[in-house]
Amino acid sequence: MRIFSGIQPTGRKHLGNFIGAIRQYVDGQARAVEADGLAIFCIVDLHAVTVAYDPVELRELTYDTAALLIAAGLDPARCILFRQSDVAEQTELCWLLASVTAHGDLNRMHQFKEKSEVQRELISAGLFFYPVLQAADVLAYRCDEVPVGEDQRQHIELMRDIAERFNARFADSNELLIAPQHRIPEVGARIMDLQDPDSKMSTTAAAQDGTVYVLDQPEMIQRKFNRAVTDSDDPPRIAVDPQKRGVSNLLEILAACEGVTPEEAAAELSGARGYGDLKAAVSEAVIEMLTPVRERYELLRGDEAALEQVLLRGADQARAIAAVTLGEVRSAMGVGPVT
Ligand code: AQP
Repeated sequence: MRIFSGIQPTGRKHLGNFIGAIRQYVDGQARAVEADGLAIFCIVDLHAVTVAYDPVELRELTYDTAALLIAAGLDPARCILFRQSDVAEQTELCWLLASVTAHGDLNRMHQFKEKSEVQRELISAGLFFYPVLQAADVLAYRCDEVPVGEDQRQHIELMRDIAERFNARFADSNELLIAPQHRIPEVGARIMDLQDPDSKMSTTAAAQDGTVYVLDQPEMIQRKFNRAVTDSDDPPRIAVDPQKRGVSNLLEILAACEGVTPEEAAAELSGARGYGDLKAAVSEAVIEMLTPVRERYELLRGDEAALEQVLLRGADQARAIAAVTLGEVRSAMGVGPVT
């Protein structure tokens, strides 16, 4: 069993990233070790350059993200953790896979539409091409499973199509590339913004109060939950209900922290006096979940040389796998000399 996922080096990872993705990585690492498989995680700095960014900050954020992933439980002795730009095989594979990617499919990607709308100066071709590089990232490792949040479902479906189209065109329909399955958590796959529960919690969100960061101090977390938007039902009703977006989101977060369903989380609060009790319960659960991660992060982040060592070692391990896939793809496509 082989697992792969990538995460952008925006150091300020939020609660949505943590619940939707990072916690699943740690779980995937444990399952892979148990099954004698392999778990591979990539900090995707080449994806981060598709929108406006600061080159000096990008390096800092890459170390921030590496430290955060290790603090959350990824263990470089039990998984491969590396930086995307260190493995050039992935970018070459991206170009080769472009030949079996339909322009029309890329045009349909929700993420491109959403992100291009907020670019002020330039909508880069890189942003449009993002899903092809993401497909190359994953397909280079012939993995079975990709842990992601709900917002990545469409990109995983596209990479499955790319793999199948490649196999049909160049590999006599044999599985030279493996079409992976997404692994989207049942609870917490789409955490919503606390100030605008109709939008997903996101790095680029306008309302800072609506986004809880993994590294926020406990007082800040408490403040953000206290200010979370609920509704004006009188008497207040703590229930999972599509009409009650704010309350449902708080229950979803509480449930994800406690490992129960949102309905069970609501039942636990049947004696609550109002939304204040719900907000207090969620903020306490989130603080309990994130505090050890923040404390470990603070210990790890200072030693950039050690983080760099981890990433370089991971890149060597990743390259050894990606080079084999790339070699077979080149050969199947008739690119380069006969090997
Ligand atoms: N709100 C969310 N709820 C659950 N999962 C989420 N993810 C993102 N937002 C939520 C998952 O986090 C993983 C890493 O995402 P990324 O760092 O590659 O960035 P992203 O997908 O572009 O999401 P961000 O961090 O919110 O950035 P912006 O603001 O740029 O959209 C992915 O598995 C994602 O599904």
